[in-house]
Amino acid sequence: MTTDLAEYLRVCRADIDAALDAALPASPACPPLIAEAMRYSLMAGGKRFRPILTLAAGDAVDEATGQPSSRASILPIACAIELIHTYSLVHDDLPAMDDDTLRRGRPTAHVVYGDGLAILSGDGLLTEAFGLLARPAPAGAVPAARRLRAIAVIATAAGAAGMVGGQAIDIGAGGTHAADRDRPTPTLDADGLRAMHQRKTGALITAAAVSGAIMAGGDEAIIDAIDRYAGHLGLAFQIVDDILDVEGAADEPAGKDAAGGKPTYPALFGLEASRRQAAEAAAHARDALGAAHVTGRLADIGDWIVSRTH
Ligand code: GRG
Repeated sequence: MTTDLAEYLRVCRADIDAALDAALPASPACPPLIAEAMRYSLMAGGKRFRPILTLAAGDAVDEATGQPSSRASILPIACAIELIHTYSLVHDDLPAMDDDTLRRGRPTAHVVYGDGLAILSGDGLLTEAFGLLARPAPAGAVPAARRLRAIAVIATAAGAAGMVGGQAIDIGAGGTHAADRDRPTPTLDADGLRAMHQRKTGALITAAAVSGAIMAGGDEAIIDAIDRYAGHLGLAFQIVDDILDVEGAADEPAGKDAAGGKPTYPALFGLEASRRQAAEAAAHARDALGAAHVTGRLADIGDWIVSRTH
């Protein structure tokens, strides 16, 4: 990673972390225990990849339009995306789903707070996200129609047509608890695997980028280019995630997917072909930007995602 990109990511993360810290509900507005549980998972680190994508898409639109920075009005949208992402991780880690005990290098929320509070903390994070989306940013300059469009994009991506639907396919295809139901477990072929990931992880990644472009006032051509870019990027992200599960990510044990009999890219195609597919997806992402003359950090973010180690 170039020093330049590293510095860009560092500044984005600092902005996002400060805004998340300010956005979290606290006692006495809410009971201290739920505030603590929500903060525990949200402020445990994480790459902040999705909210960085939102900010970078906004920056790309700013460069294209020559407008002054739209960051203050886009930060709440970026934070909402990270709140939704964190809720999905908290719920995914529950014993009723993936039953994970470690996340972001720490014991998972249900290990620390119990299943009930972990479920509630996820519910709280999701609900807070839509509160954040609905409230005008302090900068206040973004027309309501733009914000409503971004909210609709994010809701569709997070809901049954997107992330929730993808998780349902995953459970049905051999995820936890599929086996204890009295029906056969379908296995996924390559197309089925891609379709599941497109919903489960790709949809929110795409919404992160597209909502940033919408909020910054991009025209339809740039929104469309960023949409196509993010579709390829989401695929690259997922393939790399599967590869890291085989090779061992910097912060997680290796082999959990294979041990759980989960369909993955390395299981279907092998490691070499999976690496090639990830690089191809990142190249397609870059091409989608190039074809529409979109400048800024988005292309470099694609390279970061493919070369990451966690
Ligand atoms: C519970 C509705 C519901 C959905 C869960 C996304 C998801 C759906 C579950 C996560 C399961 C998982 C580990 C999928 C692999 C891809 C992924 C989302 C990894 C975690 O995202 P990162 O790497 O995590 O961006 P950090 O911690 O860096 O934010």
